[in-house]
Amino acid sequence: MKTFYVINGPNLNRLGKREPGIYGNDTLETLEQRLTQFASENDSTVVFRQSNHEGDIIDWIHEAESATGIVINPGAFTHYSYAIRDAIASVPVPVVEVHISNVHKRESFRHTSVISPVTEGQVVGFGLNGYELALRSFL
Ligand code: CA2
Repeated sequence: MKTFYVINGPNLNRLGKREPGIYGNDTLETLEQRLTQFASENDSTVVFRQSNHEGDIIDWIHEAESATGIVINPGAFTHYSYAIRDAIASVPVPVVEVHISNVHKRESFRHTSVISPVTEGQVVGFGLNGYELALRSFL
């Protein structure tokens, strides 16, 4: 049985409530249900987490050190959190970074990820499907 952590950062608890033009209509709860179903069909389990606090995200990355993989959308922390980058570098677990929106079509501050150099890859701009694509990359 494989275990995947899916970690979402700040403001992603607002999914489905605001800005549907950028982030779609589905909620974080719907995403968790979809990924739980997908994992169960693929001999896997998903540990699903969301926080608006950097330290929680760092603690969950450490907690995931024995997992098969981590899928992370660090939200705006993507663009400046060296602490999250260091946490990823501190665990021997492959990490895939996901962004719901196409960050490269948006403001220039979103074009930089300080996380990417310590990940296996990025999935960007495919909405919530990006999380399943990231899990498929591990499978
Ligand atoms: O596209 C993504 O997934 C982002 O990681 C989302 C972050 C943003 O800061 C990144 O640049 C790109 C923001 C998440 C905010 O999510 C909301 C969802 C619904 C309503 C309002 C915010």
